[in-house]
Amino acid sequence: MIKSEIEKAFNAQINREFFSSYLYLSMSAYFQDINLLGFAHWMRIQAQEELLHATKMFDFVLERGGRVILDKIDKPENTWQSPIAAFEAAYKHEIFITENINNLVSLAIEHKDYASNSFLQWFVNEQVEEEATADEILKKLKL
Ligand code: OFO
Repeated sequence: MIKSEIEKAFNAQINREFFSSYLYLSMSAYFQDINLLGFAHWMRIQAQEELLHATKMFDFVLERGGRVILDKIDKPENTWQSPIAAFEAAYKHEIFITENINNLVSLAIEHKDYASNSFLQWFVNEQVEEEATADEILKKLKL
């Protein structure tokens, strides 16, 4: 059985993952609008990946006997000053997500919830990749 404090933290992270999907879908629409179709496609794939992150956590909470409470999803930005600005925002967002995943891991360890800690390691590794990919594209754009 998952402890209520951890359940609450997972629910907050599920919301952030759905917001991530919403944000990248919004970026996809922006890139489509300025005819950068490759970036639009890339952002669309990111949006789908974020949905998978959200549902992976959703399933985990349920499997641990917890309750999933879905909250409203914030409105994402819908325009950026340039493709660089959009990727800067994406990179910054991934750093923010990493911080939140790390906080969840710390909470799990604090509560001796080793199942949550083990489950979250997948996200810890995923964030290394997500930050690196966004940063790589950003650096190429700046060239
Ligand atoms: Fe972009 O990794 Fe989930 O949020």
